Amino acid sequence: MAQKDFDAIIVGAGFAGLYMLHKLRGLGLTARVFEAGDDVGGTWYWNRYPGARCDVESMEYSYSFDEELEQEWSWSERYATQPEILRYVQHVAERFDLKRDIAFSTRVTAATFDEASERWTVETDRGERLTARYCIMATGCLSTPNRPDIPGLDEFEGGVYQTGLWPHEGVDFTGQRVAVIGTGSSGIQSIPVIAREAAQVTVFQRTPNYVAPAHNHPMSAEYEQDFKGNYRQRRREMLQGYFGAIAHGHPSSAPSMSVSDEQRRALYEEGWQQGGLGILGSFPDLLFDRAGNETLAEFVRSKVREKVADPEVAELLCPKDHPVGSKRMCIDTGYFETFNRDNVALVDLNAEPIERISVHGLKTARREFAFDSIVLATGFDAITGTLAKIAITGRGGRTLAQKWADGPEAYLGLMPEGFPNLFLITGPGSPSVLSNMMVSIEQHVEWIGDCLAALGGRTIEATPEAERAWVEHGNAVAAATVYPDGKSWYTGANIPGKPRTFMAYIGGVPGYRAICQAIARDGYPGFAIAGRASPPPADFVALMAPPHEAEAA
Ligand code: NA7
Repeated sequence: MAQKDFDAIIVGAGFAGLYMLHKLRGLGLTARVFEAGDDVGGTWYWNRYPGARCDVESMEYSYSFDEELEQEWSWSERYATQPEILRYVQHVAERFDLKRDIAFSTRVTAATFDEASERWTVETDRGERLTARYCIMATGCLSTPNRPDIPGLDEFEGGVYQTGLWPHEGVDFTGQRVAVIGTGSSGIQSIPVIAREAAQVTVFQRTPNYVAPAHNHPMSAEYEQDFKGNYRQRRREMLQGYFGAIAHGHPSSAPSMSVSDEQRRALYEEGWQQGGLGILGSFPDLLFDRAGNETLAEFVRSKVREKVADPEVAELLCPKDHPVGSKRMCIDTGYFETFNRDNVALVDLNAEPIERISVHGLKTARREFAFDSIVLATGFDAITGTLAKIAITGRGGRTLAQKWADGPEAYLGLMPEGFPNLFLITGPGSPSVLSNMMVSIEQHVEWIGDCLAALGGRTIEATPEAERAWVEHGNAVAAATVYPDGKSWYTGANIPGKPRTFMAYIGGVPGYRAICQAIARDGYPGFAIAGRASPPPADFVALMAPPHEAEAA
């Protein structure tokens, strides 16, 4: 009979779930992984839309836990495509023989904590019921696509394609009239590719985004060799980066408004030529100082105006209603230039909202369009969306949905109070999407692994006091930044009815790591272990200094 009881159940077989499984095996613990897809890869399994690519450089968007893996894998471009990332994930799964502990095409529907046995019972859509001491959610931050509630969408007789649920066999748009709704990263990456294939593309834009050029290129052998020859040092540099990535170029250490306009523009120009998201780090205060932020915003707008031939279209493509960075900045390959093509048109949904989708097209407040296909590049119910689809019940019969009715809360973004032995990898209140996800995933997996080793089977839970203190700290950090100004998926603003809270931790990767390390080192203050609670640290900020600085202080 198949085994029914495990040390841990892991939900999700993306980068987080795979490494968690590997880590638990190394600790001698038994684990079962459930995965809704029919193969590994998580976000990179589902997002197969044309042009899908990572916006973190490929040498930095990979596991660091195994040196042989680091050396044997070669990335072919500066920014990896989705198919290449998927090949990498599959390589990892096979290399470490992970698939034998994964149940594919199986969705977890419920997880219930039994207070008497202190174990989780996990149920699936295949009718399975398994139990485990620990339940680890590796469910991803961008894993529940947002299908907008547009009247008539189900009546459309052409093809409807969601970027986050793209058909595995691909879509041939040759000769078609295509609507693309949404201009976030998925729209910005896919529109240029679709426009080269389709007869006509009409882009429906609600909010323009700040976009920097990717300047993608084939991986140079020299760069790869240098990186591989110095991997440990490079990984350390990544961990020192606020966002878990290496700061390339020459970022200034001076405040943005303390230098002359010419100096500032020269630095932005350098970041622009270098390509990628690094331009956001040109000055240390760009995400904190609104005046400084506006100088970068205007620089980006000036580039849009240079690239787009029609001044009216250029103006519509210039973001003006939010600070740069407050919604995730995008990187592109030929996005703005695509609007200079004869077969591409832009519709501003603020001037003419979509009224309905009809059998053959789409009607705005001003016009009717006929289409063969509609692409929904409308994003995700981010960070909490996938957890919300699972009926998770903790102490006293309280569900996670009830607990999070006004917004998600979890101590360190790792454990919600009232849900013993439930861990969230890159959960709300951790750096997650505000960092290189690979770095944050590895950090959480390693922290959880160390914690389980220390527990030796005992039960752990966050205390209400610790969770409150962490949420207050996270809110205070966020309030000092420009992030809350953007109506973004970071805040839940993209999903009608979702509570508005800033869901990620913006204290930076190095500071967050230092806090987590200190908490593990000091015997898990703020947690109750086997019923014995200890108070949370008096001051999280004091823990943020790297250990050597804290010792010297
Ligand atoms: P995003 O960044 O959430 O973008 C979704 C886009 O879809 C955005 O432009 C939205 O406009 C638009 N949208 C959403 N709902 C609607 C409706 N109902 N009508 C019109 N337009 C709509 O998702 P992506 O998939 O592009 O990127 C997600 C992350 O993946 C990205 O940040 C990278 O980290 C990788 P809005 O801005 O809400 O006005």
